Amino acid sequence: MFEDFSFFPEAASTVAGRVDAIYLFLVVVTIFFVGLISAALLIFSVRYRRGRGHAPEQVHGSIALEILWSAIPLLIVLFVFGWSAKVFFDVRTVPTEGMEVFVTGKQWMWKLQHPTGHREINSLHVPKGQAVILTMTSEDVIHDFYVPAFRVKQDVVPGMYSQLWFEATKTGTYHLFCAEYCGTKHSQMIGEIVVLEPAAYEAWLAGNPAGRNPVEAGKVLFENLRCATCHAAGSGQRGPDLAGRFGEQVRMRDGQTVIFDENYARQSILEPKSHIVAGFEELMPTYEGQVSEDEILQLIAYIKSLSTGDEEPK
Ligand code: HEC
Ligand SMILES: [Cu+2]
Repeated sequence: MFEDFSFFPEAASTVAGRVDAIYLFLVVVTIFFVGLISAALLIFSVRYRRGRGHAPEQVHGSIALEILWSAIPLLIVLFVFGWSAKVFFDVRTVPTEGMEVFVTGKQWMWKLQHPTGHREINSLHVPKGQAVILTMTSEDVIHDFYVPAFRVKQDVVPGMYSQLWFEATKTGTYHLFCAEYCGTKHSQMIGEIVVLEPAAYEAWLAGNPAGRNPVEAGKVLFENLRCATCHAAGSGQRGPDLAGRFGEQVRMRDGQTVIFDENYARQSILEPKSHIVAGFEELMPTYEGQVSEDEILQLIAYIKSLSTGDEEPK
């Protein structure tokens, strides 16, 4: 009956063991003190019972005792704080290299785009032993991408991008949950992460139809939406040259500087008036309502590729 019982969900990512170790430590410390206090309670109530017990001696405060039982919990708590902060930062710091997957949540499904152009709904195939970086947004309300076996969880918020990464260490199929109540069918907003050996992943890619990859799709959009009329390479254009800009600082007309990242690019496309680049006019029209979240991600993938050299600027 209990053969499948386990205190922890399956551990299938590089960080899972480290997260579990903290939990285990907390459980052990808690059990230890519960035991200690219960034992003291029992012993004292028998030893100092009324009647034939030892007569208790009255104690009116003890500085040494006060310091001791403040210092010990403080040290334990500080130790747990330092330890979990280290793990937290490692879990939250997205590596620079990895397979980039775009995630769009909506009531009530997960849409995923691979860098190869493969698209999936409510399932994501990934290779074992490789960092997978998710750039996520929502088309409607707040959702939350949660994979218990990887010990990772991140809110997916409309109007901005949040990132999450993991590296799977074991092949298998793992649950994907939405962990933020998002409406009537929230409980059905579930899916699976399928971890495959790298060769099996390649075979999976080969065996499934791929659309345009996000960079190519973004390039086509860039032409069709006429972005290129203002943002073609070379100086003297109406808009800034976008090549080689991703990750750099941008100087605004009001003197502010902003990092050219996914969120900045997104805002430039939807609310161009919110930031005006130094040396340029307020010419750019908003594309609000004309492009879907998936398309904005593709435009950004294309703009990004102009900086990483994945594709030569035109
Ligand atoms: C009518 C000309 C025009 C069109 C069309 C246009 N833009 Fe722009 N864009 C500009 C100008 C001018 C700026 C600089 C002023 C500003 O920040 O609004 C700019 C700024 C930007 C920035 C910020 C660049 C930086 O240097 O920091 C991005 C990103 C951007 N545009 C992307 C796009 C995309 C994607 C499209 C097509 C969907 C597009 N633009 C269409 C004129 C245009
Ligand atoms: Cu949801």
